[in-house]
Amino acid sequence: MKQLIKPIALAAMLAAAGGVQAQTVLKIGYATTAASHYGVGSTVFCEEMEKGTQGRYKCQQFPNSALGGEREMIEAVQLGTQDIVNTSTGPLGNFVPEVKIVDIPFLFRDYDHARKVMDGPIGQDLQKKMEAKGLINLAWTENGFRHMTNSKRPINQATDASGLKMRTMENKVHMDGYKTFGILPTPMAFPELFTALQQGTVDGQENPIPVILASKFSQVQKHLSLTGHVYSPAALILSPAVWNKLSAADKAAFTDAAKKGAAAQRKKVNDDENNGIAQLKSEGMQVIEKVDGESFRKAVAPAYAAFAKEFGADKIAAIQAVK
Ligand code: EAX
Repeated sequence: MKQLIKPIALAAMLAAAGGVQAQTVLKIGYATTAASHYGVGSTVFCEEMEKGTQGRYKCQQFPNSALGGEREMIEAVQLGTQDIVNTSTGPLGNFVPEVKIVDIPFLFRDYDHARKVMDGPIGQDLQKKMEAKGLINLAWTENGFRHMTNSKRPINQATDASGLKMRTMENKVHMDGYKTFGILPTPMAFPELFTALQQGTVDGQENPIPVILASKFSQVQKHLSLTGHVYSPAALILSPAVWNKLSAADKAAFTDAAKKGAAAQRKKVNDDENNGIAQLKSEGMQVIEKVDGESFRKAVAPAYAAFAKEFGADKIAAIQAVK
């Protein structure tokens, strides 16, 4: 907040002196680099938002977890000490339990299915649940389908993953799911991950291709398996402290900008999926492209009973039924 006051005060002085319009600078944070999918999506959002409000609002971007891990950033946005976060749903379920349903392994068939669900009535309903908890989700952005990397061995099937100590997000649905693969899940905030891989605190981790690329995990992980075991949605979340002060027109401008940011972020995910695997190979990773997905689906099937109990079998079926 302190850093916010200064530019506002300065802008107000300029406005008084020369008729220049006051400009509010909003702090936006995300986990990965400025060049990553989060950076691309955030930049388009910021540019469009500035344009749509005739320059009355602009962003100051904090890539590379400079404002903290995703859990900390979500908390700060809820409190109003940070304005915007572009974050995966990883830790979001700790704030809005209903959101955890989208973190169920093998729930989504592919990108088309996932994006359709998130942008449709089910995703909109989750946005309302978030709003009730003081988190204004302007648009579902995207992290991507997650794949496993590790330093020990190639993973062709679920039994190969068994016994590996793998960092997971701070997400109980993921952890419960991955335990069925025999993985020993170790929850950890993302900013600690590179060092943990480097020092061998964990054998592996799982993340979408754009994160593996941007975070240079090829430097510390030998094996990549295209398990695609879970879809990782993301959200562009604004603090209610900002939202509640916006005019109806500015609210529309923010929302429209967020939709454009989300589209750009998803396009970057597509591009990284298409080009990134070749790059990771050239950086020395051994890539298993044809994973026995059925072995993972079979392993996780029994956990669906617990997921149905927690979220409702009808709610899970409704997501699966989206064509
Ligand atoms: O959202 O924590 C994670 O593994 C996330 O996928 C990453 O920080 C990007």
